[in-house]
Amino acid sequence: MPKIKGAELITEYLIASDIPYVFGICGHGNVGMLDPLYEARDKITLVSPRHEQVAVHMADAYFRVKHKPVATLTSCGPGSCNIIMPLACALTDSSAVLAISANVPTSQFNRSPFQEINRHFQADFVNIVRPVVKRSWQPTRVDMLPLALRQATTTMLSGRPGPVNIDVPFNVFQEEDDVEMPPPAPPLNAQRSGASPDEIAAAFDMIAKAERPVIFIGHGVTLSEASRELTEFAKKHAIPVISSPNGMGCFDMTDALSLGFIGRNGAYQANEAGRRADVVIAIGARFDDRSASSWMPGYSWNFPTSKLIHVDLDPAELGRNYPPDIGILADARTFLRQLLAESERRGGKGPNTKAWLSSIAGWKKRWDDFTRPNFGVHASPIRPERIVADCQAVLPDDAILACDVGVNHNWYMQFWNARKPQTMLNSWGFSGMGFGAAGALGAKLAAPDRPVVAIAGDGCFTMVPHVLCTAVEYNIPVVWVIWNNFGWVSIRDIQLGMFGGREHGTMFHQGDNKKPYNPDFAALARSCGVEAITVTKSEDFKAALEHAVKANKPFVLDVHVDAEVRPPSTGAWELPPTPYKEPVFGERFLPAMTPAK
Ligand SMILES: Cc1ncc(C[n+]2csc(CCOP(=O)(O)OP(=O)(O)O)c2C)c(N)n1
Ligand SMILES: [Mg+2]
Repeated sequence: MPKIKGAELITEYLIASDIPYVFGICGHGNVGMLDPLYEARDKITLVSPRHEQVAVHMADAYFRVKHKPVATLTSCGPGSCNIIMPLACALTDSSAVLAISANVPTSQFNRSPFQEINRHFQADFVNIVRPVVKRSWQPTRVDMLPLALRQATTTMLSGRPGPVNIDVPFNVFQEEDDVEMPPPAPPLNAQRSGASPDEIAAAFDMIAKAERPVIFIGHGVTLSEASRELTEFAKKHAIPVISSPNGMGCFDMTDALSLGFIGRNGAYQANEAGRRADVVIAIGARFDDRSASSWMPGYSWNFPTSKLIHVDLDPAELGRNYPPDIGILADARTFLRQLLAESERRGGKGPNTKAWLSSIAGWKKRWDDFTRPNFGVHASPIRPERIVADCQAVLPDDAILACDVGVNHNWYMQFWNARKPQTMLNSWGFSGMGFGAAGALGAKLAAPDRPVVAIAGDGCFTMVPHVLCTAVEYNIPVVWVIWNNFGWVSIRDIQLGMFGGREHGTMFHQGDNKKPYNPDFAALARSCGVEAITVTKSEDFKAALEHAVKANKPFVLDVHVDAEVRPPSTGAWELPPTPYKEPVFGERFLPAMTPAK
């Protein structure tokens, strides 16, 4: 191969890997990379948002929608330090991002040049980024790039996907060498591990004998693209399905067998079923505190009284929180196909869940009777349920929701019915504020023909308001629903519940008389060139959303929501050592809160 510059090699490798975008922000450290990207601009598009955090959230969301990665590009020092939080979001939710960062020239290592971190080691970004990526590489010569590129892209997509970092010193972009172009990495799910025949037989035996089985799915099912197999198995044996946030949509949540989410902000029937189940089949799900009522027995789950079949391709997840009765290290889709084959082999005989489903139908009815009346209520400020219901009514099944963090998200966790995989994006593991508002841009680039709606609290949105500039500059028609309750209300509610009812630093105020304050979001949007509507009455929201989606341009809806209506608690959440109290700030749902024996 003729001599090639390091930055050209990276560019060509990205193109050969079918990576259509680089989301990145310039700096003196990476100008050498921008130049070949200019040359290749008809094959790979540079999108330059106004904050590095946004670039990585965009890449993360792009991957979640498309299951294909894109790259980010940041400069040395501060620009790259800005990507730590969104990389943590990607890592904790198993989302692949190729984060290319720049560093100072190798000849200046250890001399404390501009923007070098070197207190403990030269050009030390790799140690800054280390806890939030699957792995980091720092090739210090052009001839080290091919291996680093191949290993990094392979690592991010193999096994449990996640972000990786290649940290490139300034001179390595510029220098030339006659290196071979490495082959592109295998795509996501290129290798699928399965269970052993004995494990499948044992799992099926346990399921077939169950009287009260439930399936609990997580992001592993989404990533494995196992929706069809999951649906077939659940329906064939009439086993109800509980969905954790990033598994939502793999099983149609409007189906009678869908119980919704579990935990404090889950649905009543899911907690009732979870804690009473005799066999739980957890697939690609990890029993985090929020989906397990902080592991307090008898609220959401009841292990070891319930038997657990736990399937995951990451051994670290098997037994992390609950030791499984049968732990299976396997890809979700392969496991489900194996179970289906086993079921076939045994003549389709599975568990008899008739009585179980009738109990579940009773819990479902109770939940619906309790919650549904509020869905029809018109009010100003608007009741939260109304917004969820109207989004559900307006948006098509393949629309993508990019959710941000906060009490607004809790409402969607509890009441949103995702109908298709990869349509409900949540920053679940790390809950990084800005994920939804920024990620929506990446989601839209991944699915340009489908509506993409960000649901972002006023707090989250004001962390990344410059997403509006990026939407205009690159004409990315995202709709932002700003859930405006004039505060960090999720945290305010914890404060009120746990600390004697005093609010401090959790609402947005102006002046001594504590007048609620927020910018005029519609005016802010218009100043950026984005159309906007302020919605203060629930009667107006539906039409406004319809209009915004139809407009097919960047659009902000500033929606004033009642901060005093709280989601009902149906499970629990504990923050030790604060003594756990039965929910006091939710609209308490009676009388099922006592743990099942
Ligand atoms: C970057 C970041 N900072 C702080 C937090 C802690 N936090 C979680 S939710 C929340 C408030 C969110 O406020 P808003 O977006 O207005 O949503 P609301 O709860 O009011 O619906 C905060 C500060 C976080 N998760 N991420
Ligand atoms: Mg808020």
